[in-house]
Amino acid sequence: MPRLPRSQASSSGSRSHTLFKEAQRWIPGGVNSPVRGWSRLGGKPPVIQRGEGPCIIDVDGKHYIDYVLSWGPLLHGHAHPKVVRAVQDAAQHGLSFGAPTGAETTIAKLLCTALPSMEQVRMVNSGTEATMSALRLARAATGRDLIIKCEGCYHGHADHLLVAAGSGAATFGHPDSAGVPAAFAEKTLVVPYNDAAAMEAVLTRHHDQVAAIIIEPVAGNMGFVQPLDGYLQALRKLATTHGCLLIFDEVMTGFRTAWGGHQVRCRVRPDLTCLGKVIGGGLPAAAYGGKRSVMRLLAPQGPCYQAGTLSGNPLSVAAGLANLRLAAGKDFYARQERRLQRLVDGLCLRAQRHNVPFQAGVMGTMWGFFFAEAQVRDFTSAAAAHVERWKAFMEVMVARGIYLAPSPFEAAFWSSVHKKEHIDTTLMAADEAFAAAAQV
Ligand code: KE4
Repeated sequence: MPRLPRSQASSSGSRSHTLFKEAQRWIPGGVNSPVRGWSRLGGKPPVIQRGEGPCIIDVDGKHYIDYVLSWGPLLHGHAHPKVVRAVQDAAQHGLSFGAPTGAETTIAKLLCTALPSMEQVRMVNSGTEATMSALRLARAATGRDLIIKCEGCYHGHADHLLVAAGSGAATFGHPDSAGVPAAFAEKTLVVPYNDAAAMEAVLTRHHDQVAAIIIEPVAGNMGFVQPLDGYLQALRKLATTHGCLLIFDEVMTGFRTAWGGHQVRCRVRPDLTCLGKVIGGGLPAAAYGGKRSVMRLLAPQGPCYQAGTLSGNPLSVAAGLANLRLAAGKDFYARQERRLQRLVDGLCLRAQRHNVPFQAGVMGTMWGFFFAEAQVRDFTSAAAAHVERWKAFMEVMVARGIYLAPSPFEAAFWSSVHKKEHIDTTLMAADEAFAAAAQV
C-alpha cells in the first residue's frame, strides 16, 4: 500500500473548504446530520467525492482510510461490487411500488431466522423510525406510558428520546434538545448505563407504569461502551418481573457484533429489536420486530398505527440483502474480530509507548477508544475522558489520512475489505498522533 499523502481536513485554500462554505449557505450548518459538521475538530470537514473499498476520497483527491463507514452500514466497505450490482439490477425494474414485493419477504425471513427473538418484522426507513415505532408498539402492548432509557444512549431523534441522548446531542453538550415540550420528555425516565440497581429502583418506584426499557446492548453513542458482565441478563429479568418490554436498539450493533445481533452473542432475548444501518447496505432501511403476539397489534391487523411510503423499498432491500449475504459465511465475525483486534492491540501498544492513558475495546466489527485512565462504563465516565488529548490525536490522524469519527461520543467500525496494509498505515499515523496527545 503506497504511503498515503499527507491529508489535511479542508484547509482554507482547498476545494473542500470552498464547497463546504457554499453548503453552509443552503443547508443548516452545511450538513444534513449534525455530527458531520466536525464541530469538535474546527468545523471544516472534508467534502467527500467517492468511496473505494475501505477508503474515501475527498474533492481534493485526498485519500482517507475510513473507520466511520457511513456510521456503520458499510460492513464490506464502499461500493462493494456485489452491493452495487444488486442495486443496479433492482433499479432496472423500478425504484418503488408502494406495494408488496417478494424481496421484502426474503429479507424479513432472513432477519427473523437470524434473530431468534424475532418472529415478525416491519421494515422502516431509519433507525429513528424503528425505535419510535417500537416504543409506540410497546405502549400499545402494555397499556402503559412510561419508558426508560440510559443516559448517553442515542435512539434517534424522536422527541421523547432526545432526553439525555448520546451521539450528536451529547457532542453538543445539551443532550436535551430545544423544541421538545416538557410534556413529551416527562414520560421518559433516564438511568445510568451499566447500573442494574438504578434500573431496578426506577422500575420499583414506577411499578406497572413502565411500558418498556430501551437500550443499546453495546453502547456506540457515548463512545464505545460495553455492557458489564451480567448487565443485559439482569435487565431481561427486571423487565419480565415488572411486566414491561425489553427493547434492544440494535440499529448499530445488529449484524455488527455478531450475525443477527448482539442478542445472539449475549444470549438475551429482548421482546422487541430495532435494526438499521447494515440491513440497508448504505441505503435507507431499518426495521423493528419481535414476537407475533406483540407484532399482531400493528396496523393493518391491529390498533397500533405505523406506516411509510418507502418502507421496504426495492433498492434498499436489494442493498441490504447483498450486504447481509456477504457476512453470512461461517465464522465471518470471529475472523473479522481477530483482524480488528490486531489494529486495536497496536493502538494500545503505541499509546503505552507514549505514556498516554488510553482505553480501547472491540466487539465483532465495532470498536472504540477513550483517552481515559480506567475503563469507561457509562456516560459520566465517558464525558470525563480527556477530550483535548483526543483532539490532538485526531488532528494528526486526519492529517495522515485516517478517518475516524469527528466526535469522542461515537464508535468506530471495521469492514471485511480493510487489509493488513491499512492497519499498518493506521498504526504508523497513530505513533505520531499519540506523540501529539502526550504533549497535552
Ligand atoms: P437514524 O435515524 O440516524 O437512521 O438512526 C438513529 C439511531 C438509532 N439507534 C442507534 C443505536 C443509533 O446509533 C442511531 C444513529 N446513529 C448515529 C451515529 N451515532 C447516526 C449518525 C448521525 O446521526 O448522523
